[in-house]
Amino acid sequence: MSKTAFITGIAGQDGAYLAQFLLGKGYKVHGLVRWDSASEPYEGRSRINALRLNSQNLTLHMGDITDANALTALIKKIKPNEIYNLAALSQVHVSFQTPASTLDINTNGTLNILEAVRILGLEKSVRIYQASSSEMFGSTPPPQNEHSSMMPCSPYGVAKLAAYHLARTYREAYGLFVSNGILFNHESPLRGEDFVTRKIARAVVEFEQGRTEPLKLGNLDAMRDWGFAEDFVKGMWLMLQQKMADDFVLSSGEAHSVRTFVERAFSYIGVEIDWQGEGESEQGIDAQSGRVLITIDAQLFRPLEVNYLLGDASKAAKTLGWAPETDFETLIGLMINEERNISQNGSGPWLKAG
Ligand code: F7E
Repeated sequence: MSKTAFITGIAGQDGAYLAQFLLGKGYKVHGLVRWDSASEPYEGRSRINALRLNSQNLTLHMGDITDANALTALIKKIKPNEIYNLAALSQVHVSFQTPASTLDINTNGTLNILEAVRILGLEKSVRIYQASSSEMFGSTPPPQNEHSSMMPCSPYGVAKLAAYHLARTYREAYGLFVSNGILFNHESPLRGEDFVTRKIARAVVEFEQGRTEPLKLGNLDAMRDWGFAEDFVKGMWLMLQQKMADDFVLSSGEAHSVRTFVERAFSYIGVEIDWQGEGESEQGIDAQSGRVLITIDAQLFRPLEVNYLLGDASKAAKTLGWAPETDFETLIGLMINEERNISQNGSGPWLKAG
């Protein structure tokens, strides 16, 4: 009999890739999508559409992770074998502007899932994946693994850390099968346009096509461990196929600065960046033409920054047999190529059919 999965946040980058992965494994997939009055219902379908996930095994439900009663009723109706809690306010910088709703969505939303499963008495029949984040490590020095201390530096990180502890508590107190995936940054052409990698990839292609206005960026020296989202969703699934629930770091194991990402992305289109000036006056110049391509916008700095994330995913490698398959250079290349396709045709050929 085929398994049933329920994905909150199915309209996001990870939700869309996970849905594609699970449909490929023969799952019936149910997804939670928020109402958006500003656009067609299920506006978030755009990523689902990009992946051409129009399988009859896919059902979308309108709802919201913060609506506990409706969520409980939905879980009762769907009777999932696996729940993937990916719904979140995921932009760290936005969480400084909307701290209360960040806690409501990222912490209370998680609590709503855990409570629903407990209240419905589904402890023994449902497995839960909780999307935890490397942002929980915050200022803890690299490399970070499951034993590193957690010192979050944003309302987002605090909210995710509280949700992580709720998951652990429900696992120990009530015997729920709930695993935390502590994922380091993971990117793709489906990444939202306000995350730095997608913002850079898009700008590089625009420059290739004649853009003249410089790209504004914030902190160029933050170090991040960037992997490919499609590799990471397989790790989420593997966590729920184990005998015991547990917590796992998933990461690429390589850290690069935002500056390096910029340099490699431009070098992909044959442009060498020459950095001139310092601090807010620093500029990235096209070494050949002298044209200004990058400027610094102080507004894009965060009130508090996570300086250095570098994951150690050796536990996931040993226990789950998981390893990232896409390296940094390949990731940049595929994001730029897809951006070219998107600018020409609206989407690209490498996005597989579901
Ligand atoms: O920033 C710097 C910025 O917004 C990366 C989320 O998925 O990963 C993600 O969080 C770095 C930061 O991602 C700009 O200051 C410079 O140091 O792409 P980001 P993030 O904050 O690391 C973790 C693991 C999550 O869980 C989150 O949900 O880039 N940066 N200039 C910039 N960042 C942005 N967004 N825009 C800039 O112009």
